[in-house]
Amino acid sequence: MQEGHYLSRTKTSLQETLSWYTGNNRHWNTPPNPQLQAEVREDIQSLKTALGKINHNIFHIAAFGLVSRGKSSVINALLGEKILSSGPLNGVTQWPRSIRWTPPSAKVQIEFIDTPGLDEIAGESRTAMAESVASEADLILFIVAGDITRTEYQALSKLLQSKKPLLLVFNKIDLYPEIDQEAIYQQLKALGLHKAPLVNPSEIVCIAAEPTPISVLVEGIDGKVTEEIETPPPQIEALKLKILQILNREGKILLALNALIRARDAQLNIARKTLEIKRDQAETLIWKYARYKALAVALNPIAIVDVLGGIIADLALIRALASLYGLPITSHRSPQLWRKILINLGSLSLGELLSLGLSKMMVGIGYEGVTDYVSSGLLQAGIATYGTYLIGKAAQEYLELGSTWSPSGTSKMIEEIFSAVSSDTLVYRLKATETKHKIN
Ligand SMILES: Nc1nc2c(ncn2[C@@H]2O[C@H](COP(=O)(O)OP(=O)(O)OP(=O)(O)O)[C@@H](O)[C@H]2O)c(=O)[nH]1
Ligand SMILES: [Mg+2]
Repeated sequence: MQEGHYLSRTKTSLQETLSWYTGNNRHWNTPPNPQLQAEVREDIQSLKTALGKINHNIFHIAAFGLVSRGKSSVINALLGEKILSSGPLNGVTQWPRSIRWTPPSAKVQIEFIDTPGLDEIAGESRTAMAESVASEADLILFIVAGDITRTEYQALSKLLQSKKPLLLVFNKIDLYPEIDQEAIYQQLKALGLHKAPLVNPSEIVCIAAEPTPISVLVEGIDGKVTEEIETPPPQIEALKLKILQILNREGKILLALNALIRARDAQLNIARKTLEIKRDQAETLIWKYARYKALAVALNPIAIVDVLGGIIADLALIRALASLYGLPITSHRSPQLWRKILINLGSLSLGELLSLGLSKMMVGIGYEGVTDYVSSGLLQAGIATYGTYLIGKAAQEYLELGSTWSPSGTSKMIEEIFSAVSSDTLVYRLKATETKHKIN
């Protein structure tokens, strides 16, 4: 897989997306609606951040875990310097903090984000902090030490929902020399009961970031034995290697993917808010076109012409809705919509056949002429109106989801990346979470 190629295409895709919403030739929100602009401010900012991350080529690694598991110590050990405060008291780290690191053999720069213990800060602000840091992260280190508790397990599964690749780091291995990847994997399996294990054994790393000083007996030249306190060096190589391996193998793809997922989520928010704010205008449009179509169908005595009139009204409705929302998709790019139109046409023709049958029946029992014509016309008009209403709804749904599915759109790029990755990568593990944004 050509990582650089995806990164540069992601950049283009994000630039195009951003300029759709903010560029000089603005396509969306014209004429400007201040309420809408205010509501999407955060989402537009999120798009800008996603693009900024790609431009700067910075890979974010966030350390999460409960208090005192050694989050700060792990980052210090990776940096090879004690930059962050660490200590035996719970809650040494109170706020997230970032530190830049340029690893010797990696192709990208790294920014570590240290966080307070997940059990340290209170409910709502904890969720907000965790979500905001996790959304920034390209890789999460979830740090445990000793037996994994139920709270830890829950925090871990919550973090995995943020669709970020994650390494489970077992710290303080000096205190638990008997533990290994397999034992931790079995613990997770037992905690998850019947559910699939949260991580693979290959995503578990055992380290000792700041081993406890130990007393050693030293024999002097005079033969006297004295007790000395010695601090063993950190055992961090396994984690360093794993991170560098991930960075070199799939760092750029992870960067691209995370930026795209972030941008796609922002775009879906913008689409949803646009639809919400313009709902009344859209309803008016739909009913206006439903009336046109009903008239065209009901008043037209020639079957094929009324069907054509119906198609034209539906197409005009889709165009009108697309331009009302101004989202980055136009009607000619949407095969799904065409399918809906065909189904709708099918029901219209069925309606015609039925009403024809009905009129024949009426002739049979003595009703003739005008009544017969009017009743079949009304039936057809009713079906046509309902059809337009359905098409209008389908178009709204499609325009909302479809805003990310243009040829270089964020969803299209995500799909492309997922279809190209090999099954032994961290990216591949995220693939399973990526089905619900598809358009049916
Ligand atoms: N034995 C042992 N102790 C460690 C190891 N790593 C960290 N510690 C100790 O664990 C304690 C907590 O370390 P911190 O790095 O402050 O942990 P933290 O998760 O950042 O803690 P908070 O910021 O309070 O949430 C400190 O006393 C460290 O010296 C290790 O590998 N072995
Ligand atoms: Mg800390």
